[in-house]
Amino acid sequence: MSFELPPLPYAQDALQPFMGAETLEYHHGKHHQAYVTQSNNLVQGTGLEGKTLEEVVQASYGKPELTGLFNNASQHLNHLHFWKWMKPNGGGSIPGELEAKLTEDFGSVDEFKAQFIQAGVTQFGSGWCWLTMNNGKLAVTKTPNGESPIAYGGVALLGCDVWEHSYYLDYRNARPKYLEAWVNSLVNWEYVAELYGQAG
Ligand code: MN3
Repeated sequence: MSFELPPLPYAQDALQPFMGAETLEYHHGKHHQAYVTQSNNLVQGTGLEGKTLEEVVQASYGKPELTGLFNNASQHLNHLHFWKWMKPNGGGSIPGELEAKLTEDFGSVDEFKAQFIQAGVTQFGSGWCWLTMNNGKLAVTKTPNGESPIAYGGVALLGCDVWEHSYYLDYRNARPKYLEAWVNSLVNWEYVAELYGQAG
């Protein structure tokens, strides 16, 4: 069994004006494709062939001899979710149970959004910012490069890619503007709520 790149769940121009067609053409068709290709190459001979993607990510995390495999497999996993964490006309109302939980754990939805955006803005260099679930409590965190909370057994409910390839064509260096638009106009809250339901 080899890793594969699924098609985007919407057209390349469906997220405009918040994320342009050229960004998605390169981000999905070139960057994500490269993570898939490299994962398939680098898993050979490791003994992890045939494992699920999550198993490969967790087994390669923190192992110096498997750094290349980890980086690519973790980014493949991150991007599988990333495309689903967005939708056309996203960022609207949040399903009730999840909205109540965000309010309970952060004080308000606006406070969650502010913390999430701040995490993305302050991630120095490439990486991701996250909404995670730890011991029944929601939290905001950030990770460098391809790392994700899933690598060490955590639960990621929402993650935003703050690598420059995700925003430079549309926002140039203005990462805060990208994050604000992402949170307010692109997030697919139904998918976040689905993952929240699975996290129990
Ligand atoms: Mn990316």
